[in-house]
Amino acid sequence: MSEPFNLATHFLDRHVTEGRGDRTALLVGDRSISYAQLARLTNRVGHVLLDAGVRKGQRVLLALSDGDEFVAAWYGAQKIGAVTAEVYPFLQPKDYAYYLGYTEAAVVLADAVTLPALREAGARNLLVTGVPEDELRPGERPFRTLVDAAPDTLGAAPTTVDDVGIWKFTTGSTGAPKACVHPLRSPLESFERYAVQVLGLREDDRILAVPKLFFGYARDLVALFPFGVGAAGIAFPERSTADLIFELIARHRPTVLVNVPTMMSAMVAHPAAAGQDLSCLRMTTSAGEALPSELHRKWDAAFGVPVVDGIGSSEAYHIYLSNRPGQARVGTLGTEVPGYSAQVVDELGKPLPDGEIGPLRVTGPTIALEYFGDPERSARTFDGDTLTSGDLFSRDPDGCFRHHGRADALLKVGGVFVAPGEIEDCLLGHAAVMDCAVVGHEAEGLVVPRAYVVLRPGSAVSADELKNHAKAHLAKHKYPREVVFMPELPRTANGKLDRRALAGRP
Ligand code: 3SK
Repeated sequence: MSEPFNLATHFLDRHVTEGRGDRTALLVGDRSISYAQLARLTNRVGHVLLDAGVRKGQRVLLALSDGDEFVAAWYGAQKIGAVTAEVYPFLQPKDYAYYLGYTEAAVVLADAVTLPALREAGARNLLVTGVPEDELRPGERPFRTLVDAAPDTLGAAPTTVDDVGIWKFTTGSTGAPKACVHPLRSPLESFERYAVQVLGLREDDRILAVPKLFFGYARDLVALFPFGVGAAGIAFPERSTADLIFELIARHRPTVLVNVPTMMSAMVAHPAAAGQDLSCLRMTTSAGEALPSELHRKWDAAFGVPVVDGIGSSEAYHIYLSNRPGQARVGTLGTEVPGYSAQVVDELGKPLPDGEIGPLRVTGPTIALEYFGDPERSARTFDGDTLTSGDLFSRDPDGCFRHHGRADALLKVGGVFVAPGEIEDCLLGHAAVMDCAVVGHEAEGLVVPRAYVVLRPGSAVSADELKNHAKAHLAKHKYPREVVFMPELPRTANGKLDRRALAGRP
């Protein structure tokens, strides 16, 4: 029989019943929200969702900006046994239309930012916060008013670790986003193995994340994993910029920064970088995309805050390969998170020797059950507790893994495979380069590496100088034949480089 487990009871209510209700759970602006306050708000939200007709196993779609309402809505849905799915709050109507149809959500939570696009997308059964009541239309109910009027006690739904509880969206390299369907066991196991055993989160931690909470990497590290140890998360609704992150660090003095390479690059290149006091941070995680070695070194030189570089995915729930705090092997993703095993394999699934590049087979306790509504892709990717990743990896003899990008991002130049990451890493070694991406460009029927480069503020360098820099540091055939300067690189909602947008450029 499956073990009873309610995520809201385990991560939130437990602190109240065990006498830690006064501890801070969330910091939002100047407000500090205790576990007891958040648990009461969660109960109220649970009642509102039940009154809106949401039942166990049904999807609740969160189209909300970051803050305590996001967190309480997420836990409220969990408490009544619903399934949570979150979307980026700055989407276009056509994107919301897709998510509405795909999730068939019983209810959608919206705010002033997301409501206009959701209306255009034809959303029904909306609970809306932050919009005056007299402006709401039929099918839209005032979330805050209903929450304020609801009772603040609520019994938890009798869910188990095997009940489906979480949808995490993945975009993959082609096609529409799909949901990785997770049982409640996934967040619990990921907390115990990654947050506790790798990061060593503790009660006095305060965690600030660069990505927004709709991205599971950030949501779990701000509003789930810290709650597992009675620590606090920091939430803010604005888009992240280096200026804002520095300001939030100065104001809240977090101990852990949840980072992505693009922001690490912007922080390092910031004109006021040298004057920042980051001494409160005992580590910064890096995930979401590969951290170039050069950027890692620049970060170390600028800030000296230990980087814990790892890789995770929605398919594996969270991070499954990671460096350990204070023991980074620069250029690698470290080793398996406890409880996971990873093997580099060939196309037929046969293990490859150390040093050879191939897809990764990951076995662990948090692998998704399926991609919702896509049995073919599910069968290609999932096999029980094993997942075959679409990215390419190699393993060093010491057991550390290296990431070589997505299989479909590899370039064949003059008949030889070239990993864009190697050229990107080399260009980032040039003092003038802040960010770059290399994609294949077809010129006269041949594929050549083209580098898109963002320069550091105030720097100047010619395309030829960058080509010569690459020629001097890389094998001859790998230098970028073309260099295009851009003010910034296109990124997806969760901050990952949008290679498809670059590959489509003339
Ligand atoms: O990089 C990702 O896609 C990811 C997804 C879920 C959790 C953590 C990470 C890094």
